[in-house]
Amino acid sequence: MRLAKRASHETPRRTRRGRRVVGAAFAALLGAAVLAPAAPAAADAPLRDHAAQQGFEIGAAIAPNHLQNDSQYADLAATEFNAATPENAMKWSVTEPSRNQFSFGQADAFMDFAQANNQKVRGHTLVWHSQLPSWVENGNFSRSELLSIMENHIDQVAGRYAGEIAYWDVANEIFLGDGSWRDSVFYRTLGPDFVAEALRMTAEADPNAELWLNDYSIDGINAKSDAYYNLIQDLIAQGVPIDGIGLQAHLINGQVPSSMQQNIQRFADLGIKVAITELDVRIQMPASQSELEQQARDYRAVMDACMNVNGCIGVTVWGVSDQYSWVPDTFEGQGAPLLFNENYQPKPAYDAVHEALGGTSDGGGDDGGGDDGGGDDGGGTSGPCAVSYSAANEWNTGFTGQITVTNNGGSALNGWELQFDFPSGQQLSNGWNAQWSQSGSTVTATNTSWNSTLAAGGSVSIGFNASHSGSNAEPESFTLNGQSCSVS
Ligand code: 9MR
Repeated sequence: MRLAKRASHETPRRTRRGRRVVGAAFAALLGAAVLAPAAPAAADAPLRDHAAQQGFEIGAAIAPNHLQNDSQYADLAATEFNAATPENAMKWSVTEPSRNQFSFGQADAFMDFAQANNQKVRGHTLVWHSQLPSWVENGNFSRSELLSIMENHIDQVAGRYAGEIAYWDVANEIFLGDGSWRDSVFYRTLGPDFVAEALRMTAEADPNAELWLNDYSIDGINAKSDAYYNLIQDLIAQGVPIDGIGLQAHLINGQVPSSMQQNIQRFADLGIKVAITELDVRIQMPASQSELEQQARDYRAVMDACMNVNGCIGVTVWGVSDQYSWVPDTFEGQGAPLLFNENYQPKPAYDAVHEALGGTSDGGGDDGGGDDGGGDDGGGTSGPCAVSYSAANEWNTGFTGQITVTNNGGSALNGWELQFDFPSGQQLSNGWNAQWSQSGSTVTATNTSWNSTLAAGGSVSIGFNASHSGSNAEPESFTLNGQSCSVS
Protein backbone atom coordinates (compact mmCIF):
# COMPACT_ATOMS: atom_id res chain seq x y z
CA MET A 1 0.00 0.00 0.00
CA ARG A 2 1.42 3.33 -1.01
CA LEU A 3 0.33 5.74 1.66
CA ALA A 4 1.57 9.01 0.32
CA LYS A 5 3.88 10.33 -2.29
CA ARG A 6 5.97 13.40 -2.23
CA ALA A 7 3.94 15.88 -4.24
CA SER A 8 6.79 17.99 -5.46
CA HIS A 9 10.49 18.19 -5.14
CA GLU A 10 12.88 21.07 -4.99
CA THR A 11 15.25 19.83 -7.66
CA PRO A 12 13.91 18.45 -10.92
CA ARG A 13 14.84 14.79 -11.22
CA ARG A 14 17.43 13.91 -13.75
CA THR A 15 16.22 11.82 -16.63
CA ARG A 16 17.07 8.21 -16.10
CA ARG A 17 20.24 7.10 -17.75
CA GLY A 18 19.56 4.55 -20.46
CA ARG A 19 20.73 1.05 -19.65
CA ARG A 20 21.67 -1.54 -22.13
CA VAL A 21 19.40 -4.53 -21.79
CA VAL A 22 21.83 -7.41 -21.90
CA GLY A 23 25.45 -7.05 -22.99
CA ALA A 24 26.60 -9.49 -25.64
CA ALA A 25 29.22 -11.24 -23.55
CA PHE A 26 26.90 -11.72 -20.63
CA ALA A 27 24.01 -12.89 -22.81
CA ALA A 28 25.64 -16.25 -23.45
CA LEU A 29 25.93 -16.90 -19.74
CA LEU A 30 22.40 -15.75 -19.10
CA GLY A 31 21.14 -18.04 -21.80
CA ALA A 32 22.94 -20.96 -20.22
CA ALA A 33 21.40 -20.17 -16.88
CA VAL A 34 17.93 -19.78 -18.29
CA LEU A 35 18.03 -23.00 -20.26
CA ALA A 36 19.74 -25.18 -17.68
CA PRO A 37 17.61 -27.87 -16.09
CA ALA A 38 16.88 -27.65 -12.39
CA ALA A 39 19.90 -29.08 -10.65
CA PRO A 40 18.41 -30.82 -7.61
CA ALA A 41 16.95 -34.20 -8.29
CA ALA A 42 15.23 -34.42 -4.95
CA ALA A 43 12.05 -32.59 -5.78
CA ASP A 44 9.22 -32.64 -8.27
CA ALA A 45 9.69 -29.07 -9.55
CA PRO A 46 11.89 -26.12 -8.64
CA LEU A 47 10.94 -23.92 -5.72
CA ARG A 48 9.96 -21.04 -7.96
CA ASP A 49 7.31 -23.08 -9.79
CA HIS A 50 5.54 -23.92 -6.56
CA ALA A 51 5.96 -20.41 -5.23
CA ALA A 52 4.46 -18.97 -8.41
CA GLN A 53 1.39 -21.17 -8.01
CA GLN A 54 0.90 -19.71 -4.55
CA GLY A 55 1.56 -16.12 -5.64
CA PHE A 56 4.56 -16.21 -3.34
CA GLU A 57 8.12 -15.05 -3.84
CA ILE A 58 11.07 -17.28 -3.08
CA GLY A 59 14.23 -15.26 -3.54
CA ALA A 60 17.99 -15.46 -3.13
CA ALA A 61 20.76 -12.94 -2.61
CA ILE A 62 22.84 -13.11 -5.76
CA ALA A 63 26.44 -12.04 -6.38
CA PRO A 64 27.34 -11.15 -9.97
CA ASN A 65 30.96 -12.27 -9.62
CA HIS A 66 29.83 -15.85 -8.91
CA LEU A 67 27.36 -15.70 -11.79
CA GLN A 68 30.23 -15.08 -14.11
CA ASN A 69 32.63 -17.68 -12.71
CA ASP A 70 30.46 -20.52 -11.57
CA SER A 71 27.85 -22.02 -13.86
CA GLN A 72 26.42 -24.35 -11.20
CA TYR A 73 25.76 -21.33 -9.02
CA ALA A 74 24.17 -19.45 -11.92
CA ASP A 75 22.01 -22.47 -12.84
CA LEU A 76 20.60 -22.79 -9.34
CA ALA A 77 20.12 -19.05 -8.97
CA ALA A 78 18.12 -19.01 -12.19
CA THR A 79 16.10 -22.18 -11.90
CA GLU A 80 15.10 -22.17 -8.25
CA PHE A 81 14.24 -18.55 -7.43
CA ASN A 82 11.63 -16.13 -8.74
CA ALA A 83 13.02 -13.17 -6.82
CA ALA A 84 16.52 -11.77 -6.35
CA THR A 85 18.40 -9.33 -4.15
CA PRO A 86 21.89 -8.07 -5.02
CA GLU A 87 24.01 -9.24 -2.10
CA ASN A 88 26.48 -6.36 -2.39
CA ALA A 89 26.25 -4.93 -5.92
CA MET A 90 23.97 -1.97 -5.15
CA LYS A 91 25.54 -0.88 -1.87
CA TRP A 92 26.93 2.64 -1.58
CA SER A 93 30.60 1.60 -1.49
CA VAL A 94 30.13 -0.25 -4.78
CA THR A 95 27.92 2.24 -6.62
CA GLU A 96 29.45 5.56 -5.50
CA PRO A 97 32.93 4.85 -4.12
CA SER A 98 34.01 8.48 -4.66
CA ARG A 99 31.78 11.48 -4.48
CA ASN A 100 29.58 11.70 -7.54
CA GLN A 101 31.63 9.00 -9.32
CA PHE A 102 29.15 6.24 -9.98
CA SER A 103 29.96 2.70 -10.95
CA PHE A 104 27.20 0.38 -12.05
CA GLY A 105 29.01 -2.57 -13.60
CA GLN A 106 28.07 -5.05 -10.88
CA ALA A 107 24.58 -3.68 -10.40
CA ASP A 108 23.88 -3.84 -14.14
CA ALA A 109 25.18 -7.42 -14.32
CA PHE A 110 22.89 -8.36 -11.46
CA MET A 111 19.88 -6.64 -13.08
CA ASP A 112 20.56 -8.29 -16.43
CA PHE A 113 20.58 -11.71 -14.82
CA ALA A 114 17.43 -11.09 -12.78
CA GLN A 115 15.55 -9.75 -15.77
CA ALA A 116 16.70 -12.51 -18.09
CA ASN A 117 15.35 -14.97 -15.54
CA ASN A 118 12.14 -13.11 -14.82
CA GLN A 119 12.96 -12.49 -11.17
CA LYS A 120 11.42 -9.78 -9.03
CA VAL A 121 14.14 -7.52 -7.72
CA ARG A 122 14.61 -6.18 -4.22
CA GLY A 123 17.05 -3.27 -4.39
CA HIS A 124 19.51 -3.39 -1.48
CA THR A 125 20.24 -0.87 -0.05
CA LEU A 126 20.26 2.94 -0.33
CA VAL A 127 20.98 4.34 3.15
CA TRP A 128 22.99 2.13 5.49
CA HIS A 129 25.69 2.85 8.05
CA SER A 130 27.80 -0.04 6.76
CA GLN A 131 29.63 -0.57 3.46
CA LEU A 132 29.70 3.20 3.18
CA PRO A 133 32.74 4.70 1.46
CA SER A 134 34.88 6.65 3.89
CA TRP A 135 34.13 9.95 2.16
CA VAL A 136 30.56 9.56 3.43
CA GLU A 137 31.17 7.72 6.67
CA ASN A 138 33.82 10.12 7.94
CA GLY A 139 32.55 13.28 6.28
CA ASN A 140 31.78 16.31 8.38
CA PHE A 141 28.74 17.63 6.57
CA SER A 142 26.19 20.29 7.26
CA ARG A 143 22.59 19.18 7.25
CA SER A 144 21.91 20.57 3.79
CA GLU A 145 25.09 19.12 2.32
CA LEU A 146 24.36 15.61 3.57
CA LEU A 147 20.78 15.85 2.34
CA SER A 148 22.01 16.75 -1.10
CA ILE A 149 24.59 13.91 -1.03
CA MET A 150 21.82 11.47 -0.07
CA GLU A 151 19.51 12.84 -2.69
CA ASN A 152 22.12 12.61 -5.42
CA HIS A 153 22.97 9.04 -4.45
CA ILE A 154 19.33 7.94 -4.36
CA ASP A 155 18.54 9.78 -7.58
CA GLN A 156 21.42 8.12 -9.40
CA VAL A 157 20.97 4.60 -8.06
CA ALA A 158 17.20 4.27 -7.68
CA GLY A 159 16.70 6.52 -10.72
CA ARG A 160 18.90 4.34 -12.92
CA TYR A 161 16.70 1.30 -12.34
CA ALA A 162 13.41 3.14 -12.04
CA GLY A 163 10.54 0.91 -13.09
CA GLU A 164 12.71 -2.21 -12.83
CA ILE A 165 12.87 -2.67 -9.05
CA ALA A 166 9.87 -4.02 -7.19
CA TYR A 167 11.04 -3.10 -3.67
CA TRP A 168 13.82 -0.92 -2.34
CA ASP A 169 15.40 -1.52 1.07
CA VAL A 170 15.57 2.24 1.46
CA ALA A 171 17.06 2.37 4.94
CA ASN A 172 18.82 -0.59 6.50
CA GLU A 173 19.62 -1.46 10.14
CA ILE A 174 18.77 1.91 11.71
CA PHE A 175 18.11 0.67 15.25
CA LEU A 176 20.20 -1.08 17.90
CA GLY A 177 19.04 -4.12 19.86
CA ASP A 178 17.48 -2.08 22.64
CA GLY A 179 15.40 -0.12 20.13
CA SER A 180 17.50 3.04 20.30
CA TRP A 181 18.78 4.76 17.16
CA ARG A 182 22.04 3.49 15.77
CA ASP A 183 24.79 6.05 15.52
CA SER A 184 25.71 6.84 11.89
CA VAL A 185 26.66 9.85 9.84
CA PHE A 186 23.02 10.06 8.78
CA TYR A 187 21.60 9.96 12.30
CA ARG A 188 24.28 12.26 13.73
CA THR A 189 23.79 14.90 11.07
CA LEU A 190 20.09 14.67 10.28
CA GLY A 191 18.51 13.08 13.35
CA PRO A 192 15.72 10.51 12.99
CA ASP A 193 14.32 12.45 10.01
CA PHE A 194 16.88 10.91 7.72
CA VAL A 195 14.58 7.92 7.33
CA ALA A 196 11.58 9.96 6.16
CA GLU A 197 13.86 11.99 3.89
CA ALA A 198 15.30 8.86 2.31
CA LEU A 199 11.84 7.36 1.79
CA ARG A 200 10.60 10.53 0.11
CA MET A 201 13.70 10.81 -2.08
CA THR A 202 13.33 7.21 -3.23
CA ALA A 203 9.64 7.73 -4.02
CA GLU A 204 10.72 10.65 -6.16
CA ALA A 205 13.51 8.74 -7.92
CA ASP A 206 11.41 5.65 -8.64
CA PRO A 207 7.68 6.21 -8.17
CA ASN A 208 6.96 2.57 -8.97
CA ALA A 209 9.21 0.96 -6.39
CA GLU A 210 7.82 -0.06 -3.04
CA LEU A 211 9.67 1.55 -0.15
CA TRP A 212 10.85 -0.73 2.64
CA LEU A 213 12.86 -0.69 5.83
CA ASN A 214 14.99 -3.74 6.67
CA ASP A 215 16.82 -5.05 9.74
CA TYR A 216 18.13 -8.10 11.58
CA SER A 217 16.95 -9.41 14.96
CA ILE A 218 13.47 -8.03 14.38
CA ASP A 219 12.09 -11.45 13.41
CA GLY A 220 10.34 -11.86 16.75
CA ILE A 221 8.64 -9.44 19.09
CA ASN A 222 11.31 -7.56 21.05
CA ALA A 223 12.51 -4.04 21.85
CA LYS A 224 14.03 -3.59 18.41
CA SER A 225 10.99 -4.74 16.44
CA ASP A 226 8.85 -2.60 18.76
CA ALA A 227 10.96 0.41 17.68
CA TYR A 228 10.12 -0.36 14.03
CA TYR A 229 6.48 -0.86 14.88
CA ASN A 230 6.37 2.58 16.52
CA LEU A 231 8.40 4.26 13.78
CA ILE A 232 6.17 2.86 11.03
CA GLN A 233 3.07 4.02 12.84
CA ASP A 234 4.62 7.50 13.06
CA LEU A 235 5.62 7.52 9.39
CA ILE A 236 2.11 6.51 8.36
CA ALA A 237 0.62 9.19 10.60
CA GLN A 238 2.90 11.79 9.00
CA GLY A 239 2.00 10.70 5.47
CA VAL A 240 5.52 9.50 4.71
CA PRO A 241 5.49 6.77 2.05
CA ILE A 242 6.29 3.36 3.52
CA ASP A 243 5.28 0.06 1.99
CA GLY A 244 7.00 -2.72 3.84
CA ILE A 245 9.27 -4.08 6.53
CA GLY A 246 11.94 -6.68 5.83
CA LEU A 247 12.81 -9.12 8.59
CA GLN A 248 16.29 -10.36 7.74
CA ALA A 249 16.25 -13.59 9.79
CA HIS A 250 19.94 -14.41 10.15
CA LEU A 251 19.21 -17.25 12.56
CA ILE A 252 21.08 -19.69 14.77
CA ASN A 253 20.09 -23.33 14.32
CA GLY A 254 17.22 -24.27 16.63
CA GLN A 255 16.42 -20.67 17.52
CA VAL A 256 13.51 -19.48 15.40
CA PRO A 257 11.77 -16.92 17.61
CA SER A 258 8.44 -18.33 18.76
CA SER A 259 6.73 -14.96 18.21
CA MET A 260 7.71 -14.69 14.55
CA GLN A 261 4.27 -15.19 13.06
CA GLN A 262 2.67 -12.89 15.60
CA ASN A 263 5.30 -10.28 14.79
CA ILE A 264 4.69 -10.57 11.05
CA GLN A 265 0.97 -10.29 11.68
CA ARG A 266 1.24 -7.11 13.71
CA PHE A 267 3.19 -5.35 10.94
CA ALA A 268 0.74 -6.62 8.32
CA ASP A 269 -2.06 -5.26 10.48
CA LEU A 270 -0.53 -1.79 10.06
CA GLY A 271 -1.36 -2.11 6.35
CA ILE A 272 2.20 -2.62 5.13
CA LYS A 273 3.77 -5.68 3.55
CA VAL A 274 6.25 -7.97 5.26
CA ALA A 275 8.93 -10.27 3.86
CA ILE A 276 11.70 -12.44 5.21
CA THR A 277 14.54 -10.79 3.35
CA GLU A 278 17.84 -12.47 4.29
CA LEU A 279 17.14 -15.90 5.70
CA ASP A 280 19.99 -18.18 6.72
CA VAL A 281 20.35 -20.62 9.61
CA ARG A 282 23.90 -21.14 10.81
CA ILE A 283 25.28 -24.31 12.34
CA GLN A 284 28.37 -25.00 14.44
CA MET A 285 30.63 -26.91 12.06
CA PRO A 286 30.92 -29.69 11.17
CA ALA A 287 27.18 -30.03 10.74
CA SER A 288 25.74 -33.40 11.78
CA GLN A 289 22.76 -34.99 10.10
CA SER A 290 20.56 -34.18 13.08
CA GLU A 291 21.65 -30.54 12.96
CA LEU A 292 20.78 -30.41 9.27
CA GLU A 293 17.38 -31.85 10.16
CA GLN A 294 16.93 -29.23 12.85
CA GLN A 295 17.88 -26.62 10.28
CA ALA A 296 15.21 -28.01 7.96
CA ARG A 297 12.63 -27.61 10.72
CA ASP A 298 13.79 -24.04 11.24
CA TYR A 299 13.45 -23.21 7.56
CA ARG A 300 10.00 -24.79 7.59
CA ALA A 301 8.97 -22.78 10.66
CA VAL A 302 10.03 -19.53 8.99
CA MET A 303 8.25 -20.42 5.74
CA ASP A 304 5.09 -21.27 7.66
CA ALA A 305 5.23 -18.12 9.78
CA CYS A 306 5.34 -16.03 6.60
CA MET A 307 2.92 -18.05 4.50
CA ASN A 308 0.35 -18.07 7.29
CA VAL A 309 0.04 -14.28 7.18
CA ASN A 310 -1.69 -12.58 4.27
CA GLY A 311 0.61 -9.59 4.02
CA CYS A 312 3.82 -11.65 4.03
CA ILE A 313 4.83 -11.75 0.38
CA GLY A 314 7.95 -13.86 0.27
CA VAL A 315 11.09 -15.36 1.71
CA THR A 316 14.58 -14.63 0.41
CA VAL A 317 17.55 -16.77 1.40
CA TRP A 318 20.84 -14.94 1.85
CA GLY A 319 22.81 -16.80 -0.78
CA VAL A 320 22.45 -19.77 -3.08
CA SER A 321 24.87 -22.39 -1.81
CA ASP A 322 26.92 -22.97 1.33
CA GLN A 323 29.93 -22.57 -0.96
CA TYR A 324 29.63 -18.80 -0.70
CA SER A 325 28.07 -17.43 2.43
CA TRP A 326 29.01 -14.51 4.63
CA VAL A 327 28.54 -16.73 7.72
CA PRO A 328 31.93 -18.51 8.07
CA ASP A 329 33.75 -15.21 7.52
CA THR A 330 31.80 -13.54 10.30
CA PHE A 331 31.09 -16.29 12.84
CA GLU A 332 34.15 -18.43 13.40
CA GLY A 333 33.44 -22.13 13.22
CA GLN A 334 29.90 -21.70 11.95
CA GLY A 335 28.53 -22.34 8.50
CA ALA A 336 26.27 -24.46 6.29
CA PRO A 337 23.44 -21.92 6.55
CA LEU A 338 21.71 -22.25 3.15
CA LEU A 339 19.52 -24.60 1.10
CA PHE A 340 22.27 -26.12 -1.07
CA ASN A 341 25.52 -27.53 0.22
CA GLU A 342 28.94 -26.58 -1.08
CA ASN A 343 28.57 -29.22 -3.81
CA TYR A 344 25.31 -27.64 -4.90
CA GLN A 345 23.26 -30.55 -3.64
CA PRO A 346 19.91 -29.82 -1.97
CA LYS A 347 19.93 -30.19 1.81
CA PRO A 348 17.07 -31.25 4.10
CA ALA A 349 16.34 -27.52 4.41
CA TYR A 350 15.68 -27.44 0.67
CA ASP A 351 13.10 -30.21 1.00
CA ALA A 352 11.49 -28.37 3.90
CA VAL A 353 11.11 -25.17 1.89
CA HIS A 354 9.91 -27.13 -1.10
CA GLU A 355 7.24 -28.84 0.98
CA ALA A 356 6.20 -25.59 2.63
CA LEU A 357 5.54 -24.24 -0.86
CA GLY A 358 3.28 -27.20 -1.60
CA GLY A 359 5.76 -29.38 -3.45
CA THR A 360 6.48 -33.00 -2.75
CA SER A 361 9.96 -34.19 -1.96
CA ASP A 362 11.45 -37.63 -2.08
CA GLY A 363 13.15 -37.05 1.21
CA GLY A 364 16.41 -37.09 -0.66
CA GLY A 365 17.71 -33.74 0.54
CA ASP A 366 21.35 -34.52 0.96
CA ASP A 367 22.99 -34.07 4.31
CA GLY A 368 25.79 -32.11 2.79
CA GLY A 369 28.66 -34.25 3.86
CA GLY A 370 27.75 -37.80 3.00
CA ASP A 371 28.51 -38.94 6.51
CA ASP A 372 25.02 -39.75 7.81
CA GLY A 373 25.38 -42.27 10.49
CA GLY A 374 28.10 -40.62 12.44
CA GLY A 375 26.16 -38.03 14.24
CA ASP A 376 23.59 -38.69 16.77
CA ASP A 377 23.68 -41.66 18.93
CA GLY A 378 25.00 -45.17 18.61
CA GLY A 379 23.16 -46.72 21.49
CA GLY A 380 20.10 -48.06 19.72
CA THR A 381 18.25 -44.74 19.83
CA SER A 382 17.49 -42.99 16.61
CA GLY A 383 15.77 -39.82 15.54
CA PRO A 384 15.99 -36.43 17.11
CA CYS A 385 14.64 -37.43 20.55
CA ALA A 386 14.13 -40.34 22.93
CA VAL A 387 11.34 -40.84 25.46
CA SER A 388 11.06 -43.16 28.41
CA TYR A 389 7.57 -43.56 29.84
CA SER A 390 6.48 -45.33 32.98
CA ALA A 391 3.23 -45.65 34.89
CA ALA A 392 3.85 -45.66 38.63
CA ASN A 393 1.60 -45.80 41.68
CA GLU A 394 -1.15 -47.46 39.72
CA TRP A 395 -4.41 -47.99 41.53
CA ASN A 396 -7.91 -49.00 40.37
CA THR A 397 -8.79 -45.80 38.62
CA GLY A 398 -5.64 -43.74 38.44
CA PHE A 399 -1.87 -43.62 38.09
CA THR A 400 1.13 -41.33 38.00
CA GLY A 401 2.99 -41.08 34.71
CA GLN A 402 6.67 -40.27 34.54
CA ILE A 403 8.35 -39.27 31.31
CA THR A 404 11.94 -38.45 30.53
CA VAL A 405 12.55 -36.70 27.23
CA THR A 406 16.05 -36.56 25.77
CA ASN A 407 17.09 -34.20 22.97
CA ASN A 408 19.25 -36.32 20.65
CA GLY A 409 19.66 -33.46 18.18
CA GLY A 410 22.94 -31.68 17.81
CA SER A 411 21.68 -28.36 19.09
CA ALA A 412 19.62 -27.00 21.94
CA LEU A 413 15.87 -26.68 21.59
CA ASN A 414 14.60 -23.31 22.63
CA GLY A 415 11.04 -24.21 23.42
CA TRP A 416 9.73 -27.76 23.18
CA GLU A 417 6.39 -29.55 22.94
CA LEU A 418 5.86 -33.25 23.60
CA GLN A 419 2.73 -34.98 22.28
CA PHE A 420 1.32 -38.47 22.63
CA ASP A 421 -2.03 -40.25 22.58
CA PHE A 422 -3.54 -42.16 25.50
CA PRO A 423 -4.59 -45.47 23.91
CA SER A 424 -7.28 -46.57 26.39
CA GLY A 425 -9.32 -43.58 27.42
CA GLN A 426 -7.03 -42.28 30.15
CA GLN A 427 -7.77 -38.75 31.28
CA LEU A 428 -5.14 -36.29 32.50
CA SER A 429 -5.87 -34.64 35.86
CA ASN A 430 -2.78 -32.55 36.57
CA GLY A 431 0.93 -32.49 35.82
CA TRP A 432 4.25 -30.91 36.71
CA ASN A 433 7.44 -29.62 35.12
CA ALA A 434 5.48 -28.75 31.96
CA GLN A 435 2.23 -27.11 30.91
CA TRP A 436 -0.16 -30.00 30.38
CA SER A 437 -3.34 -30.27 28.34
CA GLN A 438 -5.46 -32.99 26.77
CA SER A 439 -7.72 -32.79 23.73
CA GLY A 440 -9.54 -36.02 22.86
CA SER A 441 -6.94 -38.66 23.45
CA THR A 442 -4.02 -36.36 22.57
CA VAL A 443 -1.91 -35.07 25.44
CA THR A 444 0.40 -32.09 25.00
CA ALA A 445 3.16 -31.11 27.39
CA THR A 446 4.87 -27.80 26.64
CA ASN A 447 7.92 -26.40 28.37
CA THR A 448 7.50 -24.04 31.28
CA SER A 449 9.33 -20.71 31.27
CA TRP A 450 12.12 -22.16 33.39
CA ASN A 451 12.84 -25.34 31.40
CA SER A 452 12.31 -24.03 27.88
CA THR A 453 15.87 -24.76 26.79
CA LEU A 454 16.59 -28.42 26.23
CA ALA A 455 20.32 -28.69 25.60
CA ALA A 456 21.76 -30.96 22.93
CA GLY A 457 22.04 -34.35 24.62
CA GLY A 458 20.09 -33.03 27.61
CA SER A 459 16.99 -34.51 29.25
CA VAL A 460 13.96 -33.19 31.06
CA SER A 461 11.77 -35.20 33.45
CA ILE A 462 8.10 -34.39 33.59
CA GLY A 463 5.13 -36.08 35.23
CA PHE A 464 1.38 -36.18 35.58
CA ASN A 465 -1.53 -37.80 37.37
CA ALA A 466 -4.29 -39.31 35.27
CA SER A 467 -7.36 -41.48 35.65
CA HIS A 468 -8.22 -44.68 33.80
CA SER A 469 -11.10 -47.08 33.81
CA GLY A 470 -9.50 -50.41 34.28
CA SER A 471 -7.16 -50.55 31.34
CA ASN A 472 -3.96 -48.50 31.30
CA ALA A 473 -2.09 -49.28 28.07
CA GLU A 474 1.01 -47.20 27.48
CA PRO A 475 1.21 -44.64 24.64
CA GLU A 476 2.99 -46.12 21.66
CA SER A 477 4.54 -43.09 20.07
CA PHE A 478 5.69 -39.62 21.05
CA THR A 479 6.65 -36.54 19.11
CA LEU A 480 8.88 -33.70 20.25
CA ASN A 481 8.33 -30.47 18.29
CA GLY A 482 6.56 -32.56 15.67
CA GLN A 483 9.39 -35.09 15.27
CA SER A 484 8.97 -38.76 16.17
CA CYS A 485 10.98 -39.94 19.14
CA SER A 486 12.29 -43.37 19.86
CA VAL A 487 10.64 -44.98 22.89
CA SER A 488 12.29 -47.04 25.57
O1 9MR B 1 26.43 -10.95 2.59
C1 9MR B 1 27.04 -9.67 2.63
C2 9MR B 1 28.55 -9.81 2.72
O2 9MR B 1 29.04 -10.37 1.51
C3 9MR B 1 29.19 -8.46 2.97
O3 9MR B 1 30.57 -8.62 3.17
C4 9MR B 1 28.53 -7.84 4.19
C5 9MR B 1 29.13 -6.49 4.48
O4 9MR B 1 28.58 -5.89 5.56
O5 9MR B 1 27.15 -7.71 3.98
C6 9MR B 1 26.53 -8.92 3.84
O6 9MR B 1 25.13 -8.75 3.73
C7 9MR B 1 24.49 -8.11 4.82
C8 9MR B 1 23.32 -7.35 4.27
O7 9MR B 1 23.73 -6.46 3.27
C9 9MR B 1 22.58 -6.59 5.36
N1 9MR B 1 22.19 -7.48 6.43
C10 9MR B 1 23.23 -8.34 6.96
C11 9MR B 1 23.91 -9.10 5.84
C12 9MR B 1 24.96 -10.06 6.41
O8 9MR B 1 25.97 -9.35 7.04
